[in-house]
Amino acid sequence: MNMGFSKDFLWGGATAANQCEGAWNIDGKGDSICDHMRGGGVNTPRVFDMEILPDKYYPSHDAIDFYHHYKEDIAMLGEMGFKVFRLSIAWSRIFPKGNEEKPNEAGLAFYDNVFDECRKYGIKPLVTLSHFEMPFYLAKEYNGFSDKRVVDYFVHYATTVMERYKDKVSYWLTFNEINFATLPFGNQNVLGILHTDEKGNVVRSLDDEKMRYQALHNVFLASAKTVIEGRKINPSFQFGCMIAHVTMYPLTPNPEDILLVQQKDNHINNFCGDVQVKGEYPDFMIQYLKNKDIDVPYKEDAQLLKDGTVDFYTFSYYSSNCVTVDKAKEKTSGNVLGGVKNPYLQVSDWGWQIDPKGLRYVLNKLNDRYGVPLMIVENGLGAADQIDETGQVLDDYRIEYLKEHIKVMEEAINDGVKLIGYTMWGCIDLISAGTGEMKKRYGFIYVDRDNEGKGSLMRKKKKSFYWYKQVIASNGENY
Ligand code: BGP
Repeated sequence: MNMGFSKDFLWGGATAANQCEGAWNIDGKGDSICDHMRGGGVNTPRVFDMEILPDKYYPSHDAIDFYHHYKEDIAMLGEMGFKVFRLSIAWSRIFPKGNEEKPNEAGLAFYDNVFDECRKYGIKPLVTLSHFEMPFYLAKEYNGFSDKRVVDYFVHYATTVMERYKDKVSYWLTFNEINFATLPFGNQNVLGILHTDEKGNVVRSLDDEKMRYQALHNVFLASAKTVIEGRKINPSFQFGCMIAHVTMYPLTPNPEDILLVQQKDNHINNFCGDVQVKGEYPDFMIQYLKNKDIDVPYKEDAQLLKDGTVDFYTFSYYSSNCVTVDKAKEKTSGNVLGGVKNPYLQVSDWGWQIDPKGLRYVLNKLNDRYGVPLMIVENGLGAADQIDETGQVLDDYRIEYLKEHIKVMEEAINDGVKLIGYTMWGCIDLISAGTGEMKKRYGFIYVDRDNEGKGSLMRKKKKSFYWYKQVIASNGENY
């Protein structure tokens, strides 16, 4: 029987404060780690500066100025029929340095307005509490979550906002793409760890694996405590984890490739979900830490992790890649985390391999592994959209990409997967997290702004806007 999307399926889109709000130092906001990152140039990773340099352009400082355009923007999301809008609260808007006792009222008031605006259109907010937005002060003075005091600061922030918005928000995600912390890549973004060279410059390739896993454990504690405290504030709150699902296939049927995929999948994808959904460290991770002589107090904190498990599992899904033990074939695929190119797949303009079928595979895997409701909270196509001579943005390639992914979501539901929602990433054009570019656009809504920060900030509905509107109106029947 074809079940299709349930009548209360959560259709919507996703953003993050640091990539769209702008107003980086307005109304008492402190600088966050993202405010210290500038565009590395076209298709290259962002550069991290300890000091904000006056002669350089930092994309997140003004971004698309959602801070002053939220009414207009949310009205357009409402027009598309959004049921849910995923956004993050900028921690440093509420606690500018991160360790204050009293929150910044102007910051709290801003999100009150945003949530009230959502309510006007019947849109439920899905709030990420930490989307790469640690107050810079905590990174600089405490080295982020490597210091356990930062757990308390985070929980204080989380309880402050959960208390304030307890009647306006029901869905919460604790940490965006927490599993990036299983790789050196996650040092700054997730953990707020700043490794510097002798000149005091942050070097993004530097790593201390022991410190990284100990800090990640602290992030697990912060997440569990937030869930426990949140349920006291409002027992009907629903909490989710958020994992960047890095889908991997063996490049060949060589059993060694199969084993390598299993190891990497466990380490990169399964570990964090297991802790946050099942409430315990998986055996493979306990053994890994033991082998590396990394001491993590998972036994002492076992009860806390169990008590603070989440209600649903959310993840980002953009692409897949291949894994092999054959070093000669190990060349970068351009995907978020490398890997080997899959000869069966097409790539985006940014080199990310497009793999809708892989989403069905992942949904089934996650359903089997966890059994809790699933939500895809990021998926989409980054492309260099342009306004044509008739004044339109005809993004048929995006519609094609999304169609294919929605089709497999339906197939997965018919496989028996409990999928409850879908928030397309970057529903309004925003700054790229990876490269700081504006040129890499994901939205249904175009924003007139370029890589140098020029442009009128005018909003324009793309062709995909009208297409998604009817997808939602038909509850996924016409895609
Ligand atoms: C994820 C982040 C998002 C987002 C997305 C797309 O890792 O959670 O913040 O930006 O990737 O990546 P990019 O912006 O680099 O294209």
